[in-house]
Amino acid sequence: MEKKTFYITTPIYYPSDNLHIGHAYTTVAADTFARFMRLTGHEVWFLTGSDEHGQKIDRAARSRGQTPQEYVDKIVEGFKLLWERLAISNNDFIRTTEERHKRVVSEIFERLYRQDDIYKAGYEGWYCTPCETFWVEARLEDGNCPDCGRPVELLKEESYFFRMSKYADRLLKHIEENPQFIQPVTRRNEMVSFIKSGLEDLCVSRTTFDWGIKVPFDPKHVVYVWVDALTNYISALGYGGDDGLYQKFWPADIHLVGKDIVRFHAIIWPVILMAAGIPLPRQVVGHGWLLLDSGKMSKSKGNVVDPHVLIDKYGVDAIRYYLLRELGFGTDGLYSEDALINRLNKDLANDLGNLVSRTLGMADKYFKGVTGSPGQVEGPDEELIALASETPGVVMDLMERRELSNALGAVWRLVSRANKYVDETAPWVLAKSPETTDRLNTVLYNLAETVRFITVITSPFMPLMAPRVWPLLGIDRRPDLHTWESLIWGRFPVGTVVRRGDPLFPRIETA
Ligand code: ME8
Repeated sequence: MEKKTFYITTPIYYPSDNLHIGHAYTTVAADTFARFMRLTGHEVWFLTGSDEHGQKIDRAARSRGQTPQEYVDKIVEGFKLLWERLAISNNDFIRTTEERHKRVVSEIFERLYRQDDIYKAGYEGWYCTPCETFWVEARLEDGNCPDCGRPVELLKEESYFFRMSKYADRLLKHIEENPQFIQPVTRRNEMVSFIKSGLEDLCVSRTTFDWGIKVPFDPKHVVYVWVDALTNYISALGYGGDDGLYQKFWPADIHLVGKDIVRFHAIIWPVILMAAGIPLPRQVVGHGWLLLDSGKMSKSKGNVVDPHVLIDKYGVDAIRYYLLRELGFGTDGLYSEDALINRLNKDLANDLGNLVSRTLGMADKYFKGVTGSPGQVEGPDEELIALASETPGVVMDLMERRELSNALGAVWRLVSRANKYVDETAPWVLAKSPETTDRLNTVLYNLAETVRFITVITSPFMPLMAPRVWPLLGIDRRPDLHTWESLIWGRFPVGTVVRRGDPLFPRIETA
């Protein structure tokens, strides 16, 4: 049977500056979905990239005395390095300055113009360069950008316009008929009221600078950077060419984005696709923001958190765990290094780390690491086995609902149950008498099997941990026991030799 496909994207980030921990959150979350879908038997395409055109980049480069291309080349190298360090498993990285991308943007722009969905007219309106967004006067708040609150600039230029208004009713109908299309529901409601308040035609070209893709039939104009950027999701699949990726993976299953740019993905992008006769993505997921005490992270506020520094200090899995656990589905989360340390010490060092080291340590101490076959189910065994057996299903369900943090929560319920099981069964007491050797063996078998379940289920979230634990559990050469299908209680092989290792997550001491 052919595998089911799954296509997930991150926003393509602006290389106006280095990435911070907020960007890392989106990409780590997307990576977790991608890895989870691979683990559960899908053929996955996972795309990320960089959004390199537009006025914001042009100005950033010029203010440093560089050409925009020189400037972005260097920053994009940094993006790639960060993703490598965070164990991001993207299949492709698209840059909007690549030929393969420019071709598709020009083609679609021209098509929409030929069919009269794009027309030329005079423009007078307001532009927010940090957001690369046009506003009509009525939407401004105290004369500033209603999204970021920063000053806008008055633009007066001859421009091309896209007939968004023509598609508003069709889009509303699509949103109403497909409740999964925009998630979570709060984002969906915001979009519905935005559309109902009236869609203006969108200005889709600029003439006051030239760092962009030229309008093919009128090269004084460059294509508006958002139209350029959104098209990455199909240009990267070779839309219009014949390499088969587009046919295989479009429509996207998830466009994962921050709440700041849901509007572009859930309104402008679908309308472009409708006009071009291309199927719409299946889902746009808008997650919340990672906030600091001092508000939203931004370079201009000078309060950004550099992910490299955190990786150096705490390790990749720990950072991934913290990010994925801290931000609830669709809600904002507060970042602080103290909160991070507390979580790592509690969840990773105490709960998970102790479970693994106690399990391996006791097996080593009492049986020289050799696991015997489990005996009768008794006492708390049943509850542990039942919880372990149902956890994969619970996690699967939460992943389908895009609830990453709750999915980790479900695994940690099993971690806690297993730690309680150690206390209840007290293996160190069982070890005192030869009559309870069989029982001791059963308890340790159950713990080893639970640890195997936990490593498999968490592998999409913390991809470095499982390969560290499997050799200790003696199953590193058994890929058949690393799969989702292998999560059937009792597969842990009798006679396996387990051994103790270094602490998985050392406690972080604070002053
Ligand atoms: O908007 N918390 O790029 P961008 C959580 N180029 N997520 C955050 C965050 C925070 N504090 N800060 C940023 C653009 N993000 C366009 C996208 S897509 C066709 C074009 C994440 O570099 C979040 O995903 O400004 C947000 O949507 C994205 O970075 C914005 O990245």
